[in-house]
Amino acid sequence: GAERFVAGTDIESVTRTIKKMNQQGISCTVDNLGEFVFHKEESIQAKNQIIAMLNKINEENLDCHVSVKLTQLGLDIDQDFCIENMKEILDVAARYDIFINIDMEDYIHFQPTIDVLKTLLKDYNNVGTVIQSYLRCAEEVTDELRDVRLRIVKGAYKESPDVAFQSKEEIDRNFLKLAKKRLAGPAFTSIATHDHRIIGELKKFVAENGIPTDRFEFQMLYGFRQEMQYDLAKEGYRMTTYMPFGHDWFGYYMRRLAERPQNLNLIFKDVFNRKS
Ligand code: FMN
Repeated sequence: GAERFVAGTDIESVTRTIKKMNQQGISCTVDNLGEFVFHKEESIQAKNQIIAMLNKINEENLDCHVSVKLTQLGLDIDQDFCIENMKEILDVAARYDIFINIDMEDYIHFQPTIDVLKTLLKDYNNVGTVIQSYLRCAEEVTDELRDVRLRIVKGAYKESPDVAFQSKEEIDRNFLKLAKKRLAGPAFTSIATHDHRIIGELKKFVAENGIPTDRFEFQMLYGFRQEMQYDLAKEGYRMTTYMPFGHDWFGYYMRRLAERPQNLNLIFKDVFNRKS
């Protein structure tokens, strides 16, 4: 039944971990990871669990926002249904002043995701999305969404050379170009990478250009380069940890983390590329 998905031990245990991170000066973004969704009922359960998490964030006064995936909320089933689910989530989040990030999935879902976001932006300002620097169209979309809060990532899916850069060099160069453009622009930016070369260059860029540290944050996956996360927070940068939860995902994640660090690559696959 639906109870299984809502406010179970999973939310309790992820809450304890968020509190620990908050005590270290690190903010969190939680991602409700469910199964692949084929039926409306499953999307409704996912939506309910996200709302339960929002209630928890508010009750416990956690420094935490929420990341969602639109395919989990019914994007492949019916776009209007997906928008309705998002509106319910955004209504609750807006009441608590919590930001909702729409994660970017594979290229098939790119335009539908942007379309849903633009619809939502007519009524909400507590929503944003992710730009993947491997996409050839990334700069155009970044310009279009100049006033919207965005996360910059490299991109986690295998995409065709028609739509995506394939070489690390091009992807990294585009990442830096987009991140710098955002940092010089008006809206808040999340720089989500574990790449210390990119982080180092952007630290230099913000220092040289006098960009205030409240205009951006670094984001990394929970358990990944933990020392660098603490160090960045101690140096006075905003640091946010990305944490999966939901449907026993948290337990699964923690077990994999405990087993061996190499599993982090598998975790990445699970979080961002569940179909492979
Ligand atoms: N990849 C995506 O394709 N879509 C996302 O929404 C997305 N969100 C991410 C959020 C965080 C906090 C991090 C750390 C990564 C995210 N990624 C996402 C994965 C990156 O695209 C990339 O595969 C991963 O970070 C490995 O590259 P790195 O060496 O730059 O860290």
